[in-house]
Amino acid sequence: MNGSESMVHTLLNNDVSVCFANPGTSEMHFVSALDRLPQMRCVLGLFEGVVTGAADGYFRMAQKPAATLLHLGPGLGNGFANLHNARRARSGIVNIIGQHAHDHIAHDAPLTSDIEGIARPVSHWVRTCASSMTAPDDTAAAVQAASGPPARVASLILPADAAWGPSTAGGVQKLPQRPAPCPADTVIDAIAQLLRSKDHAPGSVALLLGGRAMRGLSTRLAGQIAARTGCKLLAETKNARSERGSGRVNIPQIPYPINGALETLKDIRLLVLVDAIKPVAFFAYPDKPRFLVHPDCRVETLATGDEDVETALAKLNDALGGVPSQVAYVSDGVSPAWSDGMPNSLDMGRALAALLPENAIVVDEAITTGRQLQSSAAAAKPHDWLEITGGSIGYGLPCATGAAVACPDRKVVAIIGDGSAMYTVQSLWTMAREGLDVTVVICANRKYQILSGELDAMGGPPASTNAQRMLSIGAPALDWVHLAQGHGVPATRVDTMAGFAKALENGLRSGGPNLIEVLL
Ligand SMILES: Cc1ncc(C[n+]2csc(CCOP(=O)(O)OP(=O)(O)O)c2C)c(N)n1
Repeated sequence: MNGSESMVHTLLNNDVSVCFANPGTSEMHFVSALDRLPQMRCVLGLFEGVVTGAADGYFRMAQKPAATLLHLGPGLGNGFANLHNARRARSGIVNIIGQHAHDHIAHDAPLTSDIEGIARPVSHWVRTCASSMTAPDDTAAAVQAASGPPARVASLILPADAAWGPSTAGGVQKLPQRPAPCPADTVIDAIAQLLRSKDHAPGSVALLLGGRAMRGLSTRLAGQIAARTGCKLLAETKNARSERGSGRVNIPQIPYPINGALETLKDIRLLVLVDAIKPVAFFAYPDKPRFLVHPDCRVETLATGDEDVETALAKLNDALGGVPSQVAYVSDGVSPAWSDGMPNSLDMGRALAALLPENAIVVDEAITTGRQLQSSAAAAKPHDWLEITGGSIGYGLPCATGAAVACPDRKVVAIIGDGSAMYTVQSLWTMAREGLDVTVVICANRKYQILSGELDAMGGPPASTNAQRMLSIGAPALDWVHLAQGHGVPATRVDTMAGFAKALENGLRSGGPNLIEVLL
């Protein structure tokens, strides 16, 4: 058995059974090993941003890492932006990155680069295999680092001689899983005391939830705490995965635009973080604060992302006397009907709320069109909502691809700005090849609308030729119907709300990939 085979056995033994890949010559021994072990599902992405974004989407839904296979430094570099988003989503990924054989690196062949240097900013764990004999243990260490808790991006660099040289048979067997630690009881008691205190004005106390606190029992426990103490609930601006919909606790998010965020937080004087960080502005502006909370706001941490968030909330709820029969922020499932006319964010959200099937997965990279989608979606049937966590656009189509691979029995709806969709448009081909049940909605406003808004908000002179040329993508107009068809995905174009609702219904019914271009 060679190093590659031993590595693939190790991956499979440890429940890593999907490999999103874009290989090259240095990875051919690994490709050959994958070929001999068909239990590993190999999914080709035609650009590495698709590969890494799909691994992120896969982890968000499967809650276990996939592997990626990337071609040396340039392949990893192409996948960098979505590894950045994955790191911010705290997704576990095992990157296998090809490298020249040890004795070839010094010769400076064309694809030579500092792979560890490229990997480090987007990886919590980086290692280069010393030899084919260490390769299975290196792989096991990568899987352990990626699986967590807490989940991590692990990058294992595989020199070709470590891939082709002799190794141990059967790879490393299943590794034990460590539980996440719970915060100390003293921390929980101190926060319970603060939440019980009558010193705070009504409406001035909030729990801020993020990360894993947006899923499972956590949101319900937070709803019980809110009902018991009268505190507000807020969610971070962007969340890797939030469970939302009718009958669930739907937690309003801190808005993305800085003025809306400051307004939301202006009266809060005690903020308790639950797998969240102290809210910070997405960007610095000359005349705005860097942090979004009031300077007099006390910020306390109940549990970090490295801790057992759900148990921490359960203990806090017990200490406060919250009960399952009294839960705040539960959506009653009522949403106003959408009105016909030109498509717009508000009505698209309402139509989505009406048509989304139970247990659907929504991938949201709708940028400005997305701002009003979620408020209505709280009224939809229970579903998961996935967002861009690292601000690096081009995550949505790959993330939807990975989510659909992880959850073949669930409908995926990906709502993507046309500008964002162009970064990783090749995802459509993977969706078609794999027959993934994804309905892609392209919000075709034919501009970088969010950036036009930022330029206007600066208050300078109106955009002239150069700024317009950098912020408009309408000439030539992208033809999404033909782009999709060219990637093997059936598509339609709509310019009315009635057309959108009909196309969405048809797309969801189709059972395969389909695309709706919505002219805005
Ligand atoms: C990798 C990366 N490059 C550039 C940007 C800057 N950027 C943010 S939003 C955006 C345009 C988004 O356009 P679109 O998806 O059409 O949404 P719209 O703003 O029109 O709603 C750009 C270029 C970014 N966030 N990430």
